[in-house]
Amino acid sequence: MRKMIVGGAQMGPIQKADTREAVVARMMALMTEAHGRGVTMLVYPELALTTFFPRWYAKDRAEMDIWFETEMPNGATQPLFDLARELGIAFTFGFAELTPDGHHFNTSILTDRAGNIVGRYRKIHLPGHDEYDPDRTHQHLEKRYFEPGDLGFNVWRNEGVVMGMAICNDRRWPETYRELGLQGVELITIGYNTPSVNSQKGDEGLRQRLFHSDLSMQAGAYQNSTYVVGVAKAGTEDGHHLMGGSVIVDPDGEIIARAMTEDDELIAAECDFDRCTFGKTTVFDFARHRRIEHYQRIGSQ
Ligand code: CDT
Repeated sequence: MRKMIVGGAQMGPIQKADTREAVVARMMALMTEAHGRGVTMLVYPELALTTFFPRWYAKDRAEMDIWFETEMPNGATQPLFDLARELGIAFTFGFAELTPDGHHFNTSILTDRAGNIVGRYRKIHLPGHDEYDPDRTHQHLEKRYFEPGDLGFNVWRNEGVVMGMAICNDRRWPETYRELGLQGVELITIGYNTPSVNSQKGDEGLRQRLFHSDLSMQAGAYQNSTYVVGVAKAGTEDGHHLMGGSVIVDPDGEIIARAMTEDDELIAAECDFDRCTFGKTTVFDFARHRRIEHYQRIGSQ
């Protein structure tokens, strides 16, 4: 049996005025709590260090570079890496990345239990739009501030488990899970910032927003026989509400832990990664049952 207690560190809102240092202190408190519950792999949200800045329009996009990190770890996040090493907790979190050659990505990193970065993912499915849109109830300018990720979907054998990362909107796309599933993934980590109101479909309620999030992650877990951990940044940021609903989903697609609040909240569940084998060797044995000769459209359009 390959068992590990996995945690989801849901975070409450981060206001524009909050410093990176204050946010990292909250992340460290969640990590300490996680250690007390036996967690050895901890998942934080997308853009965990800052407010969800793509809701704000800047004519000069360079003004938004204040929300980006040019190195990781850096001065603000080093204490989190140090604590993780001391407690023996592997972790993943999202942040806005500005590369030395001037590229902007919505990124997440994965560490081992010694605090070494072992994996990096750059968000591939960027939602929203790239110019100010007066017809929306709020802006969602990810296409303005980020480039589509250039690293593809990868997995890493980390602490004895095949792990892969995705970020927020990626969780709504079956291709995300299948790309990782085809590499034998056993744990998919997904941080998200999801506005509770659809900016183009005002009648979609919070209930349906949460349902679509669960639906996507439960289907992705079941159809690829993998654990999925989805972790929100939630609550009201400078007047804009983000939904909560962080979950841990098992390889049968069942939710085994769920957050109850829209604040900093730890969820945790024991995951037995040998449970991924059953689905991968029976109904979802890809090599035996997939019919790729009929899937050309998926790769070409
Ligand atoms: N952060 C992120 O990707 N949020 C999107 C909102 C979609 S509406 C433009 C999501 O899919 O949750």
